Parts: sequence; structure tokens; C-alpha cells
Amino acid sequence: MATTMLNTTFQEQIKELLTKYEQLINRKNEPAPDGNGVYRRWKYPVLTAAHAPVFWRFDLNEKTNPYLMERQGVNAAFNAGAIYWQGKYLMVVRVEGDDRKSFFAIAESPNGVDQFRFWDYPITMPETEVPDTNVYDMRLTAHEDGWIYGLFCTERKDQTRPNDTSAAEAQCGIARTKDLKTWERLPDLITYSGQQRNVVLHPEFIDGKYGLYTRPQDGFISVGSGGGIGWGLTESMEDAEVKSEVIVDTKIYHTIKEVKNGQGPPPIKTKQGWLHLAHGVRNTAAGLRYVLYLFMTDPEKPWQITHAPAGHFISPKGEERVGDVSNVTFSNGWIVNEKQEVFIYYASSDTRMHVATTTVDQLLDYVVNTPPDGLRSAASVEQRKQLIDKNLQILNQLDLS
Ligand code: M1P
Repeated sequence: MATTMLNTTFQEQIKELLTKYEQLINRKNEPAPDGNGVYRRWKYPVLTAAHAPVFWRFDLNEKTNPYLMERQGVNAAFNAGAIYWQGKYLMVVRVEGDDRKSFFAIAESPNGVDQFRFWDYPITMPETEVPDTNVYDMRLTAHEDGWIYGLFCTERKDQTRPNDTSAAEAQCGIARTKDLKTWERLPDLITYSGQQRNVVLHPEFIDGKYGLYTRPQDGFISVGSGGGIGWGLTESMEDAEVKSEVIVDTKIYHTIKEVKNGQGPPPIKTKQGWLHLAHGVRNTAAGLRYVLYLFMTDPEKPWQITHAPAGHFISPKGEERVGDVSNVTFSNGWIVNEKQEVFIYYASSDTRMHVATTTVDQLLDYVVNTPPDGLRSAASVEQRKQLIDKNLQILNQLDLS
């Protein structure tokens, strides 16, 4: 086999790049101090643009790249779906190149909190007859039919507004796999709402049909008068069509989901009901603010909410607050392992991925015992006074000397 002779300096430069890369991948993560008892954030982001392999970005041939330039930069690694697969923690990451195009790539870790390493090649996602301009935010569902489905947003130019170069249309793309390597693309979801984003497949059949969490929206960014997390059924995923949607979780004035919301990953099944992670959006003078929240639905009727704690569960903190789209936390992937530990993968500011860890029991406690939104300041004060009353009684009995 012919080998390429590299000059020593060039080889040294490559080695340096690889050494720095390995240091990043092998950096040990540690729980951040001061958890809130509900979950624990971890100190370092679990994936960033710099985690993209050196050989994805640089041309390592001295003849064609004598300056060892980064030829195809990676801008961000965020909004990852997740799955526990053969004892490993896998994310299907939204990798965004410097050209603004997103693609999917799998990163794997032995423990869920560090050492995430991308597989050598990104996913080759087949296209439908109408090519996608951009694909992103995959939700992975290991369905009881035996397939792993990836539902994602497919974005294309809005052809009805040819003169507006930012007019886009979002719909739900669907693919499935058995090994996470070869993907079969299925036709896009048909619904009778204008556009769709944040569509998620429920993991179990409902009366022999597939259940989908939807997010009907009038426009590409704005959900308009519609919105909310919707729910609908389809007979098949091979020609998925939701004829009617009901709203599971609606937008509400002066809450964390006043402007829009969307289902995060597929819900987690527990004896008490389905645990849902979602994002809620409100407007501020500084632009939109995205936070994460939890709710629970009925074990038999996952479209009916049984518990809805008030407010956010995770909001952008510290460095998470800044990035390409600042003040955003977004999650479309979480993992429950055999010890009932939960790994919540969330992106900050459309830039990088983090993990927060907790357990199913802690999430259930949070969902069941956090008061719902009273929707008025006075109601919030009453809720807090009840807590203060109970606590002062306890504190008065404590011997703190
Ligand atoms: O920029 C924040 C998020 O905006 C969109 O989410 P939603 O449709 O709920 O507003 C998506 O583009 C998402 O990828 C992005 O993180």
C-alpha cells in the first residue's frame, strides 16, 4: 500500500491537533456544585463544535493543504436526540457546519457524562422526492414495533413566497433504523396544520395506532393563533398521516410557555404516568427565552395531563445563556439506564450540549409535589406562605444551638 510521506513539521502539527483533541474528549467531567435536589448539572458541556473529529474539519494532506487550514469548519453541536444502546449512551447530534447546514451524527459515551466521541461518519440520511434544505432536532423513539424511529424537522424554501429569501416551511421528516447506521427514509408526516416542528413519536401503540406529539404552527417561527403540544394518531408510519390533532398542553398568558412550546424527547413510562420534558418560550425585551419544563400524563391516555408543576425545570444559567441564539435551553433527548438514573441532555443557546442527571423517583417527586401555576401573583404568594408556615413550625422545633 502506498503511504503518503509527510514532512516532519507538518506531521508534528497534525499530532498537536490530535493531542489537543484527545485531551478534550478524555477530559473528566464532574458534577457541578450546588444542585437543587431535583437534578445535578455537570461542570463541562458534554459536546461542543470542537468535539467534531479533526478529520471532519481539516484536510490532512500536505500537498493540498500546506497551511493545515480548517477546510470545513463546524459551527455548533446541539439539540441532540438520545438513546441507551447496547450499554452505551448515544446522542444523535445536530451538527451545524460553518455553511449553516445541519446534519445528524452519532456521538457515543461509555458513562453518559463524558468521553462522547463521534462515530467516524455522519449519518447519511436519504432524501424524499423533495430534497430537504436543512434537517435538525431528531427525536429517537425505540418503538414497540421493533424499529427505532428518528423524527426530525425538515426545512425547505417556502415556494409560495419566491421573493422572500427567508421564507421557509417546516415539516416532520421520518426515518427508521435497526442499527443506527443504515436509515430508511419514509414519507414526511402529513397533517392538516400549516407547518410542524417538534413532532415526537410515542413509544407504544394506542389502540393499534401510532401516537404522535405534534406542534401545529401557522408560520415557520411563529406558531400564530395555533400552537401548543398536540396529539394525533396515524395508522402507519410508512405513510404517516394525522387527520386531527387535539392539544395536550396549551400556551398560556404570563407563563413560561406564553409564546410557544414543544414536546422534548419521547416521554418516560412510569407506574404513575408518562413523564414529559418540553420547552416553553416567552418573549422579552432581549428576545425569546427558551426554558425546559416537566409534566405528567395519564398512563393509559398520554394526551391527558395529570400533573403540571409551575414554571421552569431547567433554564439557561451562566455561560449557557450565551451562544448563537442566546437565552435558550432546548432538549430533545434523555436516557434512563437500568438503575433508573436519568441523563437529561440539553443544549444551550443553539451552540453546545450539556447533561443534567437525576433519577426517575426524583422526577416523579418533582412533578407530583411541585404546585401548579396559580396564574396570579396573589396565588403564588399564597402557595409560598403555605410552605413558609410549614417550615417555620419545623424550624421552631429544631435545636440549632
Ligand atoms: O432557536 C431556538 C429553537 O428554535 C426552534 O424551536 P421552536 O420551533 O420550538 O421555536 C428550533 O429551530 C430549534 O432548533 C431551536 O433550538
